[in-house]
Amino acid sequence: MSPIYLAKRGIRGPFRPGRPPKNTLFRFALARHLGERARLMKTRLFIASALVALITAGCGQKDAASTASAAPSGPRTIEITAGDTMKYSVTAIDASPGEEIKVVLTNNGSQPKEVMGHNWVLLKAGTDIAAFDAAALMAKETDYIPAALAGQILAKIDLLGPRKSGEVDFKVPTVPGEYHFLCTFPAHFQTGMTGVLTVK
Ligand SMILES: [Cu+2]
Repeated sequence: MSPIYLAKRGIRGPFRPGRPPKNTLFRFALARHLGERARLMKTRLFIASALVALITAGCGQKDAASTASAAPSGPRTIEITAGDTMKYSVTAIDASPGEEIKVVLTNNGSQPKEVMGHNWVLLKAGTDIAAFDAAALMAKETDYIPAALAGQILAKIDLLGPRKSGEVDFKVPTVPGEYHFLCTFPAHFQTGMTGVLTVK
């Protein structure tokens, strides 16, 4: 359209009055588009913040859990099992001088106590373990704990039958060294049912 034609029709400028000029329509479209984009961005931002909040909450819980498990809560527990194969599941325990320890022994075997009982006896440093075991063999009435040598015992869990558990809380010696433990049921020590608690 020539400017002369437009001037004849009383139209000023490139657009007819009373109707939004083309570029205004474009602006509306652009504004609407931008509005939608902004709404979309807002939604995305909301989802992102929600995700961040969730992740942060998850981390927070994990931190709380690890803090709880790290908090001191009584003696350190050492779980030992023994069954019909006459072996302790744990034969080496490392400990700090004077540390509080709880040993839990579980007999997960199936044979009767009279045939396959298990106990856990921790001896003082320097005790003759073979001599102690020999004396225990003669002490059936006291579940193979020789009364005469009771002074050589640091801690003990009494004889257990199948599917029975016993435990003992004790303070590890303050003197670094090796402290032997054994099962005093006849022949079990000789079969290898023994281990060492090392204080260092
Ligand atoms: Cu045993």
